[in-house]
Amino acid sequence: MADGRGGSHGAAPNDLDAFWMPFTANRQFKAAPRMFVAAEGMHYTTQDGRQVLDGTAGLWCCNAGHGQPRIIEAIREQAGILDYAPAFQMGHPKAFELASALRDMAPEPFEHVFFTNSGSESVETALKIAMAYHKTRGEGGRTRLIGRERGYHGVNFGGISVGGIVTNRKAFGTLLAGVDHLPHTHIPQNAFTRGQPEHGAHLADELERIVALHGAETIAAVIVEPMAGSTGVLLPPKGYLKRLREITARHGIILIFDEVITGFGRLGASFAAERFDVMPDLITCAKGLTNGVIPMGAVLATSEIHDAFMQGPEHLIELFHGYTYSGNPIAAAAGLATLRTYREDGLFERADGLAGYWEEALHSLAGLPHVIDVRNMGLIGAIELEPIEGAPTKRAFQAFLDAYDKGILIRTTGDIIALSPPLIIEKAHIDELIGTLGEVLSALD
Ligand code: PXG
Repeated sequence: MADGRGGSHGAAPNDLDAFWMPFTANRQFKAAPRMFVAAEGMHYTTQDGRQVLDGTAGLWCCNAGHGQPRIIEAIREQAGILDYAPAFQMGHPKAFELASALRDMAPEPFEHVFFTNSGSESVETALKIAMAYHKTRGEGGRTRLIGRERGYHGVNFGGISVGGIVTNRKAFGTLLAGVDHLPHTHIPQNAFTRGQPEHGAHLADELERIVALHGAETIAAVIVEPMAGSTGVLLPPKGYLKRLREITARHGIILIFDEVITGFGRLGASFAAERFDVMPDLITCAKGLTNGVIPMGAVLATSEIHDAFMQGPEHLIELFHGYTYSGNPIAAAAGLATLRTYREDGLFERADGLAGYWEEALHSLAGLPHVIDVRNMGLIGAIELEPIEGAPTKRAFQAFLDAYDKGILIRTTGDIIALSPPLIIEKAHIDELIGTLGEVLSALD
């Protein structure tokens, strides 16, 4: 099949065996593959030539939609100028330019940027910076890390240790020592809330209990997603994040917001920190930084954190951490073009402007069979289904398969359907996405 861009990408691979697919039911997939071969704007093209409306921005990452010409051109151009430069003890202009652009986009206290290649690496980096920060200040006893139940912080050992999703933890041994967890905030009184839920700010006070148990002088950091994405769109109760900030500040504990999903406009602002007006000490991001096109992540740090490292003899490395591809030139070029696209096309404002229409559309699904909750904020939404007795996840996964057949891409986690379309979505797309999803839900067993 010709694709209009001079390729022949429609050819079906004749061997699916070698690729061990991530977070996928491999045997089921390979028995009935779902293959995308092209993408443009709001749509994917399947191998059998169908158009599928992207209700999830890929995996929460293609915020500017697919095939953005500015991003494609920037990658092409950079590949021809400087393909790779050493990341340690050498520099190249694009990494510095992107760090400045990211600083300018982020809320004010975030003045410094450490580059990684994924959300998982951003999390490991932030946890290590938090620990090392305390050590540089003579508080090396602060090594404990506090996460939260139902949190997702990627898949590396630090991230799954502070994370709170049992399936991601239980096969992997003892994980990091010295980790504790806050309770999650997903409480039944909040069902069918529009925006931030009313109930649950008091759950932040559990941090006081954890501090009393371990001693503040042993705790390095608290890491939370300001809105938990992977585990099914759990919005922070009103006042919750402010309280977490107050308690961490009072006890000298670093607060990390994991904004791998909430960064870059998803909630109608650059970052959730800005949206909720709560400033942590470190922000992790990835995904939307390059529109998902090239792997790249970053940790944003305040000057207070960064400057604590800038002491001692100047010829010495201040932080013994980094990746071969930190600030990779092609990724940096993609990041610059992506941030420019967000800015020039006003995509965060656009997301904010569409949020009301999105909310109405989502909540129109509230009365459908098996729907036990609908929640939303910005351009994000979740529909929670009652699980089939004895077969959790099956009902939502069936919805995913049926939706794909009907031409919309949704994402499921447990029995929750999560939606996070590209920020370029039009009202007509919202009507189509929610209308088709309504048909799918109405026909579910
Ligand atoms: N932190 C958060 C908050 C995330 O959502 C990561 C870290 C890890 O990022 P990487 O780039 O290492 O995958 C994530 C990733 C889903 C889904 O559908 C969510 C993620 C990744 C893939 C699928 O819920 N989140």
